[in-house]
Amino acid sequence: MENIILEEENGIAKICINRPKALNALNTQTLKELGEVISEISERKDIHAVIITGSGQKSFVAGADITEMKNKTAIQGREMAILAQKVFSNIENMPQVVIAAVNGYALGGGCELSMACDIRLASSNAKFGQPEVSLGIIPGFAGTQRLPRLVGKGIAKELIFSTDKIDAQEAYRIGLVNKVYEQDELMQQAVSLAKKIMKNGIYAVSLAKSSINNGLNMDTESAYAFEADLFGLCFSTEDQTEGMTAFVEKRKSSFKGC
Ligand code: DAK
Repeated sequence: MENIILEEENGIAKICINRPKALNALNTQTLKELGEVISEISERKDIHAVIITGSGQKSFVAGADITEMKNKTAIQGREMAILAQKVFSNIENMPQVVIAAVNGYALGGGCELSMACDIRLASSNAKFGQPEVSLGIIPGFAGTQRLPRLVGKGIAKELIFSTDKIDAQEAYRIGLVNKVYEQDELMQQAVSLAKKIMKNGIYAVSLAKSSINNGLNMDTESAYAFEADLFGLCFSTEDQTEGMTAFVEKRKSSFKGC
């Protein structure tokens, strides 16, 4: 791959967007490669958590590649949107937990990429923003949908309409990021969170993710029914037997992820 570095370690896949010359901006090639890596990892039973980050110390992803996008026709714009929507939805719906380690600028499509992840950890130098309307477009990788769901309608509208860039502390205050760390600690903290999550029944974590993601798109009654179905499904797993038996036997559980 030209623009993606994939590393694997103890059941954790680290995906690094690697176009430092353009502050890791997403061009079509990078989106395609990201899509391929995501599809491959989604199928892997030996990978239980994914961390997405950007290369270097300045930028997570500085948005879609403006130089490439500038001369697109309407049809090409539509093709790019279809590709990106598919990649971002696939990230959101991966069976594994996905952590964004936001190590610098997360602007436009970069902020949207982080929002497609389950959890966002940011370095103290990170900057978030949706500058699209300053370019004469609107956020098109579901930023108008995911941002208000994370921070509320009023703050999302202010950020999108004003194009203000906010720092990591402000992103933390409004609930856009879960935690803020110094840059040199960020990856280690992301790995440590992934490991903490992986100590639990990983199949249950995956079902909880599905229940949250899908339930939020349903009416309340349907969401409760969906949760009840997934709750029931847990009782078909060895992890449920092990987790409850370990509690009763006053010992630590030893999950197998099945
Ligand atoms: N695209 C292409 N190149 C970029 C880039 C980007 N988004 N961001 C930075 N670069 C390049 C710069 O052009 C520069 O390249 P050279 O001139 O060295 O060749 C290099 O990265 C370093 O950038 P700067 O020299 O500008 O660095 P500074 O530290 O001065 O500034 C900055 C950093 C991040 C504040 C600045 O680079 C900046 O404002 N970048 C643009 C940020 C931005 O507006 N991002 C949002 C892009 S719009 C779609 C759906 C969604 C989208 C698109 C399509 N469809 C439905 C089809 C999404 C749109 C967006 O994300």
